[in-house]
Amino acid sequence: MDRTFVMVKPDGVARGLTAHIVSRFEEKGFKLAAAKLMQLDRMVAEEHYDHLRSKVFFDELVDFITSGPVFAMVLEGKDAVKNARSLIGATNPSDALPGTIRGDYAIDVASNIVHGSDSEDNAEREISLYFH
Ligand code: IDP
Ligand code: MG
Repeated sequence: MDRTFVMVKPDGVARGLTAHIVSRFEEKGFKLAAAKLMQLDRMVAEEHYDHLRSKVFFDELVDFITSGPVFAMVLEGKDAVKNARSLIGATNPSDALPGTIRGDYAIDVASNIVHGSDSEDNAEREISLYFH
């Protein structure tokens, strides 16, 4: 079965939307294969966002993702990476369509409520980073 890594970011957890977001994925047809509430340390956060190290917002991004607990998940389903990304919506909530999670619950790119792996290789890399 295909699988992907999804994480409710600190803004989603703080707003009490964790269970609601999990439900959105379950309603879509995903199976929850693993999950945990956790606090990221800077090393894990920097490794997770390694591809964005050169960006001006990198420090702000690491500050944000380590600012409070996140809810990390492994989701299983057909074309898991692609189906999860389409349910999550565009990176910038201003571009995310209503009906997507970011379109419905976020307004700012810096706190866009949920993360989803962008490729099968990254899904496996992120699953090993969070669940080992
Ligand atoms: P993705 O989360 O849709 O895959 P990425 O390009 O991988 O998008 O960026 C990772 C995260 O970095 C985004 O989800 C967003 O929270 C944050 N981010 C992207 N662009 C900006 C920006 O211009 N300012 C602040 N944060 C940003
Ligand atoms: Mg990404």
